[in-house]
Amino acid sequence: MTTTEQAPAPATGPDGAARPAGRGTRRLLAALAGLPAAAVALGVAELVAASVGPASSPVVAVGDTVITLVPEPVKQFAVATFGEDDKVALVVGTLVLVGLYAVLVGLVSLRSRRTGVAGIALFGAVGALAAATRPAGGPLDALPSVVGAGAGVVALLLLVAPLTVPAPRSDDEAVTDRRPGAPPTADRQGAGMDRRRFVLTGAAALGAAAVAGGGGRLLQRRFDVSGARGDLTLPTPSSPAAALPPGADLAERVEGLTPLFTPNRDFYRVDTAITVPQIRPADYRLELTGMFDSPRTYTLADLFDRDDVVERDVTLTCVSNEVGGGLAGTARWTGVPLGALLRENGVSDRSDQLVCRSADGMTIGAPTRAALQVEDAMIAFGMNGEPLPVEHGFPVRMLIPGLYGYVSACKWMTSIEATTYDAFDAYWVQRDWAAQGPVKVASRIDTPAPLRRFRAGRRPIAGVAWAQTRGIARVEVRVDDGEWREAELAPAVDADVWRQWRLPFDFAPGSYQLTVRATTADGEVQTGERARPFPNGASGLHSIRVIAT
Ligand SMILES: Nc1nc2c(c(=O)[nH]1)N[C@H]1C(S)=C(S)[C@@H](COP(=O)(O)O)O[C@H]1N2
Ligand SMILES: [Mo]
Repeated sequence: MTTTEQAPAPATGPDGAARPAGRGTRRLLAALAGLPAAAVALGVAELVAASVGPASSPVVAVGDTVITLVPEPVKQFAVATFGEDDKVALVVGTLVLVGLYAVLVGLVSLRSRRTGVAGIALFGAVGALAAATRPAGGPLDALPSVVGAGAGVVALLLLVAPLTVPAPRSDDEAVTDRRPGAPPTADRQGAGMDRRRFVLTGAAALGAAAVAGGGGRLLQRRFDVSGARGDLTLPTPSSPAAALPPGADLAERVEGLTPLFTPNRDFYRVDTAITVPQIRPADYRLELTGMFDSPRTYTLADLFDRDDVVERDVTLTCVSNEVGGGLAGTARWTGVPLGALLRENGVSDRSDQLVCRSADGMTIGAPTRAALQVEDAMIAFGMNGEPLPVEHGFPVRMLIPGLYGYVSACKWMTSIEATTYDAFDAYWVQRDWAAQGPVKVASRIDTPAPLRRFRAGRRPIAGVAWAQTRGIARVEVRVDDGEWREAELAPAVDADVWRQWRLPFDFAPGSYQLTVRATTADGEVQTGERARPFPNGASGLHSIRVIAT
C-alpha cells in the first residue's frame, strides 16, 4: 500500500504540510470554496453600494429585475403564496440561486481556474447589467457588482489554491515537494491538499464578507430619510376632513370588525420596490411634463405652502385583492387637489392619460378625466396626520378615489406627464392588466372568522363594504340557503370610505355558510359572478363557513 492510497489519513499533518487527498474530498471542498467566494463578492458589493446607493446592490438589482421580468401568472402565484412577504421570498430565492451557482463555480475552478474566474465575472456582469439598466439606474450603479466580482475572484483563487498543492511522496518529503519548481507530482490525481490553509482562508473570507456586508448595510442607512421625515410638520389644511358622525366607528362596539381608519403600520403595502426609494424632502421635485400649456415644477415646500391644502378620508384598494382579501385600507389623507393643480398648469383637453412616474421608475397611467373630475383626487403628502410613511410613498403620492391603486396611487411620485393612452402603456398595462381600473363594489365578512369555533348564542356577523365615489347603500347577509337579510350600516362617513356593517344572529350549535353582498348608493347590486383579480379586479360574493359549538 502506498501513501497515496491511505484514504482516511488527514490531508494535513500536524505541521500543516500537504497530504494527498481523495478526489471526492477535493471536489467537496472546491464546491464549498464557491460559497465564501460568493459571500465576499456580495459583501464587498454591499460595501460599495453604501456609497452608490442601496438600489445598486446586486441582490436588490437582480431581485428588482426579476420582478419586472417574471410573467404575470408567476407573480400572482408568488403574491398569493407569500402575500406581503413576496419580496423577502424573492431575496431569499435569489440568495439560494447564488449559493447553487457559487457551488458550481467552485467545482469548475478545480478543473480550470480560468473558467471559475469567468463564472464570477459573468455573475458580476449580470448584477452590473441589472443595476445599471433599472429605470432609475445609471452606469455608476454597475460599480458594486464589478468591484464585488473582483473581490470574489481573488477570494476564489485564494481558496482553490490550497486544494491543489503538490502531493508529497512521503511525509518526510512533503515540505521539499511544496517548493516552487518542485517536480510536477501535482497532477490532478496525485495533487495534495493543504486543508488547514483552506479552512483558514475560508474562515478569513467569510469574516471579511460579514464585515464588508454588515458594514455596507449599516452605512447604507445614511440614505434613510426617516429622520428627515420626522422633522417635517404637515401644513394645516384650509379644508379639513368633515367631522365624523357620532358612533362612526362600529368596530368600537363589535369585536373582530375592521376599524374605520387603518393605522399606518397596519396599512397594506403593494409595490415592486425591494428597497424603498429614499427621497430627501429638500431634494424633492414634482415635475409636470407633456400636454400642459405652462407646466411647472414643484418643491415639497411649494405644495405644503399652497392655500388649498385639503384633508380627506379615502379607502384605497388594490386590483390584486381577492374576494374577502385584505388589500384595502382607509386613511385620512392630506394633500393638494389634483384637478386644481392640473388646470392651473393648463392641462390639454386632448390628454386622456396622465403617466405618473416614481423615483424607482414605476409608471402608473391614470385617466385625465378622473383626475380632473373626481372630487377628492389629490396629490397627497400626509396620511393619518403624519407625513406619508416611507413605504407608502414619502414624500408625495397620488390618490384618485374610485380607481384601483395600480392606475391612480403612484407612490414616490416625481413627475406627471399629460399624454394619451395611444401614446404610452404604463407598467401594469404592459403586463396585460386593464388600462382602466375602476373599483368594483365589494363586501367582506370580518367576524366570525372562518372555520374557527365559537360559542353558540347571539353574536354579530360584521364586516366592511366599499364602492368608492358611489358609496354603499345596503348590505345583506345570507345564512346557508336562507333569505337575504339586511344588515345595519355604520353611519355614512363619505362615499369614498368603506362602510362597516353588522347583523346580530342567534347561532345554535352547528356549522353555517355565511354570504354577504352590497348594493351601491347608485343601485348596483354586487354580482355573484366570480372573476379573478387579473386583469381588472376580482368579483364574486365573499362566503365563509363558520362553526358554533
Ligand atoms: N411607485 C409605485 N407606486 C405604486 C405601486 C408601485 O409598485 N410602485 N403600486 C401601486 C399599487 S398596485 C397599489 S394597490 C398602491 C398601494 O399603495 P400602498 O402600498 O400605500 O397601500 O400603490 C400603487 N402605487
Ligand atoms: Mo394594487
